[in-house]
Amino acid sequence: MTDDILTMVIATHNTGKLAEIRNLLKDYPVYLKSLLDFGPIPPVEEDGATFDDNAYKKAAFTARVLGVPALADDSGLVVEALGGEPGIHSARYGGDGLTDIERYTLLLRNMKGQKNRKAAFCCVISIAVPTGPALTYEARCEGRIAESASGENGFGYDPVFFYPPANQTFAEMSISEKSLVSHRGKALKEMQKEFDNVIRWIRQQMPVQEKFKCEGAISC
Ligand code: ITT
Repeated sequence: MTDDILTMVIATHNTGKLAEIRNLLKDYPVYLKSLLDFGPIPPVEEDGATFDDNAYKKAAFTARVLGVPALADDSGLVVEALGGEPGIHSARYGGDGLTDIERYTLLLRNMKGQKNRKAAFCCVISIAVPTGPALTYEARCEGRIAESASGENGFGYDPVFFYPPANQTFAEMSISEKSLVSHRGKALKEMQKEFDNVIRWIRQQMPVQEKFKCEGAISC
């Protein structure tokens, strides 16, 4: 590892998201760490009113606590016929402690008989530095809520999110196929377009670590 390569932590506890973000950033000149590379840190309260608020909270808090730049993703499924729900509450839809299968089964039940099945996945990516400032990228992916679950890949609501251009649910697509069109893939693609500037910006914002020569010591 050289000093030239920037270290960034991906601030998520969701292993599905982590796998997608790692896959999307694998060719970037940045050394990616996950929260598992650090000791436990206190949980962030995701009580913001928007995806944007929550993404910033997660990124800024993690960067401040760990002292390294952090990338966080806040995302969710917005269903038109349900007035935008589960939206920012997607991870907790139906209450804490439910599995992904129980959550999307509840969604299918709430959509039973509903003709309007329009839905969109939304994603906000926030990259924050320990002193607070952050960059933000956002994107959506339009689709429909399927009548029943299908597919084994992905995570969360993927088995019930039907993506018409592929004639498949997200869970029937591979991670690379999904990332080409998904909310997360598109948001990270936006970041990629100006990645050199992102790196420059992060370096400018990071506190300079002074190095001292140790007089008389054999090695420091
Ligand atoms: P972190 O906050 O630790 O990142 P989380 O799962 O709690 O993990 P969010 O608060 O952003 O993350 O909630 C996002 C939820 O939206 C996620 O748990 C899924 O249920 C759903 N979701 C987001 N993106 C998805 C995707 O690509 N496929 C399926 N479901 C997705």
